[in-house]
Amino acid sequence: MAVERTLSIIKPDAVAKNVIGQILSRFENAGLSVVAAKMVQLSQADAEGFYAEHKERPFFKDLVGFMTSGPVVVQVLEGENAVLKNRELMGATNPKEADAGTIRADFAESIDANAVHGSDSTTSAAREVAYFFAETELCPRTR
Ligand code: RTP
Ligand code: MG
Repeated sequence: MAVERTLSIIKPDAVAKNVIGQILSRFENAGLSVVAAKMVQLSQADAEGFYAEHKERPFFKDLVGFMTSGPVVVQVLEGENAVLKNRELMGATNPKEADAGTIRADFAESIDANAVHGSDSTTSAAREVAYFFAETELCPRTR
């Protein structure tokens, strides 16, 4: 299995719930490491650019509105099979369909306020990591 990097966002609902630490612990306990992190208030342009692939979808306006409704925590996770591993930890987009024990099952409110984002492929991950971080901001793992 390859060591990969993936882009993870703790969304405004989860930040407001004060569960940043609990979510990061899930990643660490699954063998993923945080190699870059920051808390930011996304502008409308930031959110529109990040979710550009969904521009034509009916939920785009709500998605951008939600992602700019409060601060988010953005991190790069690194580890074996990081993209898929993160998606498994997150659970299904709609928390009603998310498996028990996943982040969305435990912390998400709705399909809009669904606690976390995770890159859906290594190609998306490369674009999304570069969207938020300069190469010099990615810190090599120390273990
Ligand atoms: P994300 O990109 O945030 O990690 O979520 P995802 O891959 O599981 O889902 P995606 O299809 O990429 O959709 C992005 C976000 O848009 C909202 N959404 N709403 N009302 C709807 O049918 C609908 N579909 C998607 C969700 O908040 C989803 O996380
Ligand atoms: Mg997605």
